[in-house]
Amino acid sequence: SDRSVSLVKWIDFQSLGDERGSLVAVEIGKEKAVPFAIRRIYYIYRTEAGVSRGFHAHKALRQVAIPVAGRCRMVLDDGYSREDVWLDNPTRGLLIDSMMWREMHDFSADCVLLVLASEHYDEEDYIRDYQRFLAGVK
Ligand code: T46
Repeated sequence: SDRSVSLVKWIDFQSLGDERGSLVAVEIGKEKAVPFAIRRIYYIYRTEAGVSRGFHAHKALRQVAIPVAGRCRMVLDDGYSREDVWLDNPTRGLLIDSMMWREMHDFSADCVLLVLASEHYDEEDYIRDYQRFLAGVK
């Protein structure tokens, strides 16, 4: 794989706003849309000030994270490099591939992070130990 390619892969949704306000539609299976069948949806909200979340990777799960309100900072790490990105645009989702370490920091009080997931919840799919994650990618 080409390690100079950015870990940060955005999915830009069409904003269907008009004078009444904004609307985004998420469609599956179209070009430039969510690249997997969605089996689960969850959202993270009312995160307490100063709290960080994540600190794990997934063996198989792929996800798209959309900050439908507020902002947070996402750290992605593929075991070779680390990138830091603000999620602050509700028309833009971040594709988080499998075998990618992720951390979430600096949640705004109003942040609602919507996550579209390719699989049902499975604790067996989590790698919660960073050294074990590194051993898995190298
Ligand atoms: C991820 C990041 C971005 C469930 O029972 N079902 C679920 O679908 C989820 C997502 C979680 N849970 C349980 C497991 C824990 O007891 O809810 C509790 C909190 O989950 P966790 O500590 O894994 O939350 P985060 O914010 O650290 O991670 C979550 C996702 O779990 C993870 O897949 O990529 O958001």
